[in-house]
Amino acid sequence: MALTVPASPYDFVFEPTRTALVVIDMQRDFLEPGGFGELLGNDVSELARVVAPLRALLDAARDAGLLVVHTREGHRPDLSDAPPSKLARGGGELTIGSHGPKGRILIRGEEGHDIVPELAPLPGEVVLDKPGKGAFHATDLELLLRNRGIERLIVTGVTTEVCVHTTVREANDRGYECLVPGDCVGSYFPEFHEVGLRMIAAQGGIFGWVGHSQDLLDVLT
Ligand code: C5J
Repeated sequence: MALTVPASPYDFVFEPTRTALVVIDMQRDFLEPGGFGELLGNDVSELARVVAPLRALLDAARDAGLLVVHTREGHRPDLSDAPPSKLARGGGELTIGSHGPKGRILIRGEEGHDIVPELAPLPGEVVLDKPGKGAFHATDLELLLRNRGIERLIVTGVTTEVCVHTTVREANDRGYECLVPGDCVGSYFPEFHEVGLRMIAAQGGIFGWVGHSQDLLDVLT
């Protein structure tokens, strides 16, 4: 049965069996005090506020039978899947692969690369390791979605203007309809978050819809 939620620029209609909840990069190194994000000087509390509403949405999506996809940004320990340009970016002492407080930064298997415990994937849920910002780049996400008949995505996680935006743009170009619940995505920069959301829904929904998790909870539970 199709469900309808209010959203910007207009209602978002979705069939739960043909919709996936995508949770982008809710990793310890981005969110937790003492992680890579904070070490770079970012205010991690801007991301922490996403956890509670996202947990409620995740629970509702699980109960309603939506496909749940968790992503993690990171690399192989030998960095062979990290473009030299990405490794060089920033120019600081701490970079991808350096030893940080939560293990090697953005390296698969390290503590900081893990998803925060509040949002830990359940056994059987898709966990997608991605080397880039977008969840479609160099992953089998499109194949997994196509095999399940997924047409719509509810995209959540961090950060609004980087990995969430890149993923929504990639999905939109591939023909997926995307809803972003604004309270379930976050940025270290409140102004980027706000403008990032406005950019998605501008011009009649140039690459998606923006809504609120409570409206999704109202129809899913
Ligand atoms: C960033 C992300 N910002 N998950 N990663 O580097 O948005």
